[in-house]
Amino acid sequence: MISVEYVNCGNTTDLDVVMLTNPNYPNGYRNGTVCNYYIRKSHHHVTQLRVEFIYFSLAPPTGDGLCTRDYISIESDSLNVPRLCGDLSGQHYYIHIPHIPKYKRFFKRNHGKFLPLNIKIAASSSYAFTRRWKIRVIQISHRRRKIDHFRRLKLVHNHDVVFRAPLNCLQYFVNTSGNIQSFNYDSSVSSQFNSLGVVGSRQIANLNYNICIRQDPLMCAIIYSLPTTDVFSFTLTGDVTSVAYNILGTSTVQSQACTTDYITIPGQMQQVGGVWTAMTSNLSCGLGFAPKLSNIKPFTINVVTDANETPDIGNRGFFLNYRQQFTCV
Ligand SMILES: [Ca+2]
Ligand SMILES: [Ca+2]
Repeated sequence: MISVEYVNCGNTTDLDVVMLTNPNYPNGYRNGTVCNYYIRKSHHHVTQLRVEFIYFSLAPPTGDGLCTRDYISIESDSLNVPRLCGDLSGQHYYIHIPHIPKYKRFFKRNHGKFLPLNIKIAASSSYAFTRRWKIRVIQISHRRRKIDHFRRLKLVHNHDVVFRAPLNCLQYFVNTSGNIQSFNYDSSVSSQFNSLGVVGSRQIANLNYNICIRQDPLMCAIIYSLPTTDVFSFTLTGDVTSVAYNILGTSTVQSQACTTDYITIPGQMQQVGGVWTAMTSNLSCGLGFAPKLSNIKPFTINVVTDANETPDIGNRGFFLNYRQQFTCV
C-alpha cells in the first residue's frame, strides 16, 4: 500500500505523487481565498506533471464561459495550461515542463530541482458557493528511472511508462475505449446568464488544446460517438432551447461550418448508407454529432472555443465515447 502525501495551501512539495486538497478538507468551504501549491521536480528527469481532478468543484464560469470568479491556473511562466473553473471532477490535464536554459541553470543551483511551479486556485469571496477539491499530481520522467532510487514509491516506474503523454497533448487517454469530455461538462444547464441576458453556457471560453488517445498497437482506427442517454452531449454552438429533444444530438443539427466553438478530428468519416465516407471538413460544431471514424494516427482531437458564448444559448460542451477498432477503413 502506498501512502500519498496530502499537501495544504501554501506548501511546497517535491514528491512523486501528492494530493492537493481544499482548506477545511474533507469538508467543503464557502469562503474566498487564494491557494498556492508549489511543486518542485522530484527528479531532474521529470518533464511532465499529470494533474488528476479526483473531484473538483469551483464556482461556474459566467454564462459567457469566463472563469472570472473562481479558477485554477498555472502561474509559472508560459506553460500553456488554460485557466479553468466550474466542475472538473474526473478530468485531468498535463503540464509539460520545457527544457530551456533558464531551467538548466536553475537545476545546477538547486541540485537538479526546478523553480517551484505554482498551481494556484482562487475563489471569489463575493460569490456564495461551496468549493471542494482533491487533486492528484503525478510527476512523470522522460526516461526510465532506476527503481531502486524510488523504493518507497515503486509505482513511479509505471507512471513514467504508462502516463507519459506526447508533446502538445493537454489531455491523454491510455485505454482502448472510454469517454472524453469538455471541461465543466454536465448535462444540466448552466445557472448563469450570458451577456445577452439569456441562458448561458457551461463551455469555457478561450480554449485551444489537444486531447490525445494512445493507439493500442493492435488497433488501427478510432470511432467517436455520443452516449444515447444524454441529448445534450454535443452542444457546441447554437440555441439548445430552439431544438426539439428528439433532434438534439443527431446529424440533423450537426455542422461542419464552424467558426467559434468546434472540435477537429483529422480525416474524419461518417456513415452514409452504412458505408464510412470521407467528409469535406474535419470540423464539428452545432448541436449534434453522428458517429465519426478516423484512421489518422496519432489519435487526436483539437478543441477550440472563442472568447464568448453569444449568440449561443444553453450549450453544455461535449461528452464523446471513443472506441478503437482493429481494422482501418
Ligand atoms: Ca458555444
Ligand atoms: Ca463560444
